Amino acid sequence: MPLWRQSFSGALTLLLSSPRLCTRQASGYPAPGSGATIFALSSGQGRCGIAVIRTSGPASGHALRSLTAPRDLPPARKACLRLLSDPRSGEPLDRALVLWFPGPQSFTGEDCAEFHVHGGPAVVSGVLQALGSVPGLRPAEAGEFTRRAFAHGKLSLTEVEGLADLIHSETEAQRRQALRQLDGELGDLCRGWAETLTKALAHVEAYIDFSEDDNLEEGVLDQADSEVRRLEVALGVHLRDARRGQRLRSGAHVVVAGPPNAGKSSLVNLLSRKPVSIVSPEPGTTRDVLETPVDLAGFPALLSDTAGLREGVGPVEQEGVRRAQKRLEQADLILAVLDASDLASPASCNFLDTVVIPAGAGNPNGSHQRLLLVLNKSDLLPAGRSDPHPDLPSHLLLSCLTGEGLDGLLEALKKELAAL
Ligand SMILES: Nc1nc2c(ncn2[C@@H]2O[C@H](COP(=O)(O)OP(=O)(O)O)[C@@H](O)[C@H]2O)c(=O)[nH]1
Ligand SMILES: [Mg+2]
Repeated sequence: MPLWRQSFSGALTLLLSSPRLCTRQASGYPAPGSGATIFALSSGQGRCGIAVIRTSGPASGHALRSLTAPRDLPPARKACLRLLSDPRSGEPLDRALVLWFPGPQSFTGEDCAEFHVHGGPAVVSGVLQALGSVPGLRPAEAGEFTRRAFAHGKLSLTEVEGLADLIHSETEAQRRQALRQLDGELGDLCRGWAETLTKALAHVEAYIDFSEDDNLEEGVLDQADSEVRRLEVALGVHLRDARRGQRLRSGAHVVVAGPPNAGKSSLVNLLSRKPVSIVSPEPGTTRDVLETPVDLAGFPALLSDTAGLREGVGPVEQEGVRRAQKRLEQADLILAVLDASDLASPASCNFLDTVVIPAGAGNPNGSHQRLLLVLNKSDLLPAGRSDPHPDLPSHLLLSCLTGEGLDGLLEALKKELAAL
């Protein structure tokens, strides 16, 4: 093999084996606070059946032996029932399940111990104080267990983010996305990108170093160029799509809009199952944008109630209308509410012409705004007629008063939010 090829393949191997983004390799940094053994209550605060207290670090085995009787370590990764007592006074604290995870086969990669104690506040604080009295142990800082798992290459950065999202997930959709990320979906994607870039870099460097020898394969530079351009397009697509992940994390913006008195505030209260907004027969009651986080058919959403859109009102209500319009522009989904018994009024017609119909046609800059048209107060319509307004854009009939049509609306919301 010619010398240049040897050094080129050597450089390539070196580059490709260097630590890469989002890998599970050890991060290369010393574990923060390594040497210290940390402990913390890992389950939630407050009275509960079982609470889990964890330790991580070299003194975990010693801590386990100090608190338990008999004082030998249980078999690795097997739950054992032990009497826990305070190592200073010998006072019994609880009868608990304990687990021993010798590193590196543990969550953090270090020696870890778990105490599954009864969840009374006195038991938990007794065990935490007893652990604090063991030499070499200190309370963990927020996120320190996960930071150690990252430092020891047990979790990649994207998996750490997925874990945080999973712990904070409040809806089914958030849980699913967090689990996918924790399973390494995003990490795999980043790894692929990093490999493409590293290969292109190696090819360009080889071209710079060896092109004059004329021994380099034809088209190396062109190939690197086209691969990086393809990657640029893929990154652009991903970044545009990342708004979807953001929506799942913080919730889609669902804005309830319509003319005054259509039942917007009643709908917000119905969907959030709490009295967020004041409902009143007096038009112009809601004057500012009121936001409430809700779980809409399994999807997180930020639901905004807005002032009724109408003209010729006083300065305060006018400001409310201006804010409502601004919020409409930012909406991921508009819930357009009209009073089914008052469709011919100027306010209803104006709302249909200025908000509902333009959204259906797609707005001028090409970004389509999703909209669900809801005809509220269906209870006021003459009974027996299936759809009294077949000429209107596609819509749903609802009565916030009786709850009729709510299931259909939730089903439609689910489809819209899933498609965002
Ligand atoms: N009959 C009937 N009245 C309703 C319904 N929804 C709301 N209302 C009444 O309509 C009035 C205006 O409701 P509100 O939610 O404040 O409307 P907003 O101005 O659009 O926020 C109130 O008196 C409500 O009780 C409904 O489904 N049926
Ligand atoms: Mg209102």
